Amino acid sequence: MPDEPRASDYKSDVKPIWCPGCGDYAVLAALMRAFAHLRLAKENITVASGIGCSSRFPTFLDTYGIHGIHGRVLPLATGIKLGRPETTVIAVGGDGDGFSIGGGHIPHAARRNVDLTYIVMDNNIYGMTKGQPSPTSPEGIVNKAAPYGAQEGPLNPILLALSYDVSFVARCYSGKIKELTDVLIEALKHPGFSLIQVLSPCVTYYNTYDHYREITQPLPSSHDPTDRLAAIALALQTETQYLGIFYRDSSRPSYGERFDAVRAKAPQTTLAAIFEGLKR
Ligand SMILES: Cc1ncc(C[n+]2csc(CCOP(=O)(O)OP(=O)(O)O)c2C)c(N)n1
Ligand code: SF4
Ligand SMILES: [Mg+2]
Repeated sequence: MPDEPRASDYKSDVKPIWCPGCGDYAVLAALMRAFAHLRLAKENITVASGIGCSSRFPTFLDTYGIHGIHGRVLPLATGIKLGRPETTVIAVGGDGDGFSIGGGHIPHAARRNVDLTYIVMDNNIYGMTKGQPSPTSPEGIVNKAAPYGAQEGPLNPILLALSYDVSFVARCYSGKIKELTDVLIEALKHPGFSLIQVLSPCVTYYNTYDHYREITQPLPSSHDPTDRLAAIALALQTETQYLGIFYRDSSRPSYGERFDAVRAKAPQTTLAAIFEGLKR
């Protein structure tokens, strides 16, 4: 790696096949800029994903990567981090992957405080499977899969993450790439589980660029990100979608640190000895 890496150094030879204008391009560019800013060595980065348009992400990076199965990116990323603690692990995926089929994994990643960065590209739709309503689609959204309008209300990912006590919670917008890069840098530095909801419009099935331009604004400058209750109050204000770091607690030990402490205390028992004991 050069001493002063450029964002493009992290790009693979595979050209993204996202639709022109898809918000995910900006997320990819911002993450590569964050890697360069932090001078991360490519061989020490692993990007894991689930399934969806957004989950194609690892292919476009010249780092280690794994395109997993639908909804299982967090267990996959947790295993990678525990197996290779020196690696910077990033989990990526969509709102369907993360909040629908994979939603049950978020509380466990949160309570373990696994040291990984989870980027959810939230386009409020299932892009890859041609535009069915997702868990963050607005109630009443009409499309081919919901001709009479979706009958479920949307969940609130920031509120969900704050109530599970995720130790770093942020919302960004793909249309604000500088701010997105700055938040990703902070998330990558955070020594625990970080969840970043990136509003990342799907131009083909649900174009929300104008909507998000209107309703997003930075978190109030007076907001103290160590104040979880204040963060919850801001997350409840859904008519304005605040952008920035809602909450951050860097004081908790990560899952890996707790494992190291257990390893230091536990007797040096080999697997063979354990199996021998089971046979008796
Ligand atoms: C177990 C399983 N169920 C369903 C699917 C079909 N499927 C593929 S991607 C997807 C949803 C993708 O939506 P999202 O995660 O929001 O990603 P996007 O394409 O919007 O980026 C679904 C339901 C699958 N691949 N595997
Ligand atoms: S279908 Fe939507 S989410 Fe998928 S690549 Fe195209 S714009 Fe992006
Ligand atoms: Mg989606």
